[in-house]
Amino acid sequence: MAISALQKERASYAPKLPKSLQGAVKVVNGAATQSIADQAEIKKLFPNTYGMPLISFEEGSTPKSFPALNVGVILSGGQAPGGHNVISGIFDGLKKLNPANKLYGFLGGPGGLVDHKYMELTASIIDEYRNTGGFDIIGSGRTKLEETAQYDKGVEICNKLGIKALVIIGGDDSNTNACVLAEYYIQNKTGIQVIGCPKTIDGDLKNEMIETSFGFDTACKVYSELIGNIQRDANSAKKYWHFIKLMGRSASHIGLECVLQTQANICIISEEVEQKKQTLDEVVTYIADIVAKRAANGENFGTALIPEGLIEFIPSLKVLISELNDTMAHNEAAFNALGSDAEKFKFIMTKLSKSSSDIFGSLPQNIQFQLLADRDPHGNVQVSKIETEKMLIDMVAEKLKVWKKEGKYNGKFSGQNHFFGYEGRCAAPSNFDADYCYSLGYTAAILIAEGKSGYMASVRNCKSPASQWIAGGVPVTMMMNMEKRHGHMKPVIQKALVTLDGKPFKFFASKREAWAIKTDYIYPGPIQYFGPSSVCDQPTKTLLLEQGA
Ligand code: FBP
Repeated sequence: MAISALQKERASYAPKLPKSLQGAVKVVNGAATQSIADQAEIKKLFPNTYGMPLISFEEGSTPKSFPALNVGVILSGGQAPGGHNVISGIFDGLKKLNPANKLYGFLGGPGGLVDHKYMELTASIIDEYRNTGGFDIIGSGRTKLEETAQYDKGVEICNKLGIKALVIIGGDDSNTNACVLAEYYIQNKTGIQVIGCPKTIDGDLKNEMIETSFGFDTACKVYSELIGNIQRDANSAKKYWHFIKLMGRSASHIGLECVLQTQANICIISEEVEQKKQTLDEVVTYIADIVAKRAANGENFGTALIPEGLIEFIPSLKVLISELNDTMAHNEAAFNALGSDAEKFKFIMTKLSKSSSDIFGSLPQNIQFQLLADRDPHGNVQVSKIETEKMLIDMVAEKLKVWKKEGKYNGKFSGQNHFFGYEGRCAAPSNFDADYCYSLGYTAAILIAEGKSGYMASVRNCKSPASQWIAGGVPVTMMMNMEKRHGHMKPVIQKALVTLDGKPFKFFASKREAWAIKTDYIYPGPIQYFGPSSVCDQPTKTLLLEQGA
């Protein structure tokens, strides 16, 4: 396989491990835990995995010996930089514990476990993928492990391969399901342990014990580089407003981190829009107002960051989308039998409430059709396919026309649209993600050797150098609460949205007026893999602000 010069050099990068993982490891059991809410219900649903203690690793003096065991690993959901390093961390951790240990990868995500598609991950395969981006070593998928029949298929293949533990690398939903699986496997005395690892570029799987999900660091650095480049172009040509939609299915962490890194003129935070119950027109007016103020200073250019999930946070559009989802689900056959988008639009309009049909009718036609497009496997709109950034450009342009007629605006507005998402999901992991992921994988291997199940690998104190990171395990039930999902109350890991009283948002809020009007851009440049630690090993601004560094 041909590889780039960078890949070649990067293959020999030795990820940094916390001190506690560098030699013999001592396992320290902490206090018993409880779920963040709904303790009685969650305890009842997870009789075996509820209340387990926090675990931390310390430097030990005597290496322990462990019997050989086989482990299976699964990548679940969207790609995130560093997945290959989690797997190499598991592999190296297992081999250090006992060279006879074996690692199997299930292919194409959780579906591989159910369909019995797998491969053994040998040293030569692992070496090809060290410090590379992507999930292509075994592939990923979005099949949900939710049915006992799927769990039983898992037992079949684990028994066949002698697998005693599974590591599920995924986001909040995949880790919730990993915990359900752990509980089921204990209840049914299968002897199979399940450990989770926190993955998602969206950054919304985090809490007191999980400081960040892997991939967020690299993805935000890639997007910030691109935003910085665009800002320099905008400031050179002085003729375009760039509207940049940034991934993040629901939370706006990516947008927030990118504005902190680049000081873009505008960054909409969905969580704020929802809390202030803003209408689409209010969002448009906010943007147009900044465009007009900059124009008054002779600056007919700028950058606006738009979170991918915005439309689902504008209360009236949220109601509309939920009505659309329900109508399309309940009339699936009739809806799918309709030929053209125009027919589908007409059909839907007859089913919506008055307020939703008014809003739907007022949206640009391309957005109407995008809102009627295929749902994801859970019946939700695929927000990455809704061109919110284009819609906002059109709506801002319309508003400015009106303001021009009224004499309130006298500038030129020319919009360029961008969507950054897939560009960052498979980037070569930054040093932070390479180290963090490798440490997570290594931690998972030790948790397995110690016989733990229903835990998520955790690496904390990430604002400090890697040698001072604290590795261990957190019971997944500790992160859970009960939420309504598809009409039923379910135990789920609480999703971490941007909190408006959190330090990263507050810092942004204190600066945004100045950043909007002044041209005070930061150009972060590309991720650096070699060079001074102050450049190469910096975590995200979000993490530093949150951890009070
Ligand atoms: P995960 O939550 O599975 O990590 O995926 C996140 C994400 O990248 C979102 O930001 C985006 O909305 C979605 O995946 C896109 O999904 P797909 O890869 O199926 O197009």
